[in-house]
Amino acid sequence: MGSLKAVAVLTGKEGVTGVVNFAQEGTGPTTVTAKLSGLQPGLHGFHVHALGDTTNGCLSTGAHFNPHGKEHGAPEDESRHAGDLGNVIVRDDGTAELSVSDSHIPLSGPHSIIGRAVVVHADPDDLGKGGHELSKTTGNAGGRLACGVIGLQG
Ligand SMILES: [Cu+2]
Ligand SMILES: [Zn+2]
Repeated sequence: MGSLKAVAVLTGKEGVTGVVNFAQEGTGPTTVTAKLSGLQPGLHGFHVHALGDTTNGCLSTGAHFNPHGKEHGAPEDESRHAGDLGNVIVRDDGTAELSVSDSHIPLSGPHSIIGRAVVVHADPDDLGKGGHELSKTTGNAGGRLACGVIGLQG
């Protein structure tokens, strides 16, 4: 199996850009490192969506990647979509960096995220706890500001 690497180059509205790198050793957790810019300061929902289709911008990337039919949640929750990576925290200068390790987003096998998409949202992800009608499906994270398809990297 060895090690695999993948990358998503994010583009979107209002000058939001970013690069998200993924790395996985064998069947271990996937390390996610991201650098984003052009965002409003604060929290922004950050997910893997099911489809790598950007023909209609980020809208056509489908719902959160959810191969096990679970409810939306926080990354550390038992009940979560595989694609639920929580929030990125954007600084006053509009940039954000993320470095996390996650066991739900492999780069190979039946639940691989290769060919799917990373999406950054306009609003905070309430992690399923906001009490909004969308909390258990999207975290009520608002519009899709930027996205990019996850592809294998050499
Ligand atoms: Cu999303
Ligand atoms: Zn979700």
